[in-house]
Amino acid sequence: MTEKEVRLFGSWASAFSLRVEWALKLKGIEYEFVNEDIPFNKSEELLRLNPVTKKIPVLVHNSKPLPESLVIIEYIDDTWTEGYLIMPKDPYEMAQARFWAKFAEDKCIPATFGVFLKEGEAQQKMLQEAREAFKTLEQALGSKNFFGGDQIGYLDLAIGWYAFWIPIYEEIESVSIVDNKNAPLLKAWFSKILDVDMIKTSLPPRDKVYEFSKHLQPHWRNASPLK
Ligand SMILES: N[C@@H](CCC(=O)N[C@@H](CS)C(=O)NCC(=O)O)C(=O)O
Repeated sequence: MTEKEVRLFGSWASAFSLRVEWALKLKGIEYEFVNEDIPFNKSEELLRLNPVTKKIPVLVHNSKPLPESLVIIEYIDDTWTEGYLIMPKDPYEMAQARFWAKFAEDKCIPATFGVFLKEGEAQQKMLQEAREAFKTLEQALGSKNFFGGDQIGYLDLAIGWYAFWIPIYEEIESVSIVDNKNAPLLKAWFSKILDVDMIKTSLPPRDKVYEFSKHLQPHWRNASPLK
C-alpha cells in the first residue's frame, strides 16, 4: 500500500484536528486520517512526528510533518492555491483575521475551558471572563454572515468548533456562555455555520462528544488540556 501524500494525525473528538479537516475539505484535498487515542495512548509515530508538543493535529505532507492547527490551515491555503481561498486576500484583512484568531485562542478558549473545568466561585469568574471575551469577539463579525464575509474563511474555521462544543459544555455544566442576550450575533452565527453542508456533515456525533467530554472532565481538572 502506498502512503497518501497527505496524512492528518488527529482525533475524532478533537476540535483542533477538525478545523484542519475543514480546511482540507474546502480545498478538496484527499487525505488519510490517522486517529490517535488522545490523551492516554499516543502512538510512537505521533511522538516521532511531533516531539516538541507531542500533540495532535499533525499534518504530514510528502513525509514532512507540521504541527499546530492554525499554522497548518495557513500552510494548506499557501500550498494548494487553486480553488477555495481560506485566508483573505487583502493584507490588512488577513492580518485582522490572524489578530482575532489569536484573541480567540488567548482569551475565549482558556475562559471556556475554565468554565468547563472549574467549580463554584472560580467557575463564576471564568464565566464572566468568557462572556466578555465572546462579546468582544462578536465585533469581528459585525453585520456579516460569516467572519469571512458571505462565505466561511480562516476565522470561521478557527472558531467554528465553538458552535458545536460550547452548547455541549453549557449543557454539562448548566451554564450559559454564549446566548442571545450576551452575544446575539455570535449566537446567530452558531446556527449559520452549523448549517453549512461541509461543516454539518463532518461533525462527530453529539452524544459521543458529550460522553467523551464528561469522561475526560476529571482528567482535565488535574491536567488542563491547554497545558
Ligand atoms: N494549539 C494546538 C492545540 C492542540 C491540542 O491541544 N491537542 C490536544 C487534543 S485536542 C492534544 O493533542 N492533547 C494531548 C496532550 O495534551 O497530551 C493546536 O491548535 O494544534
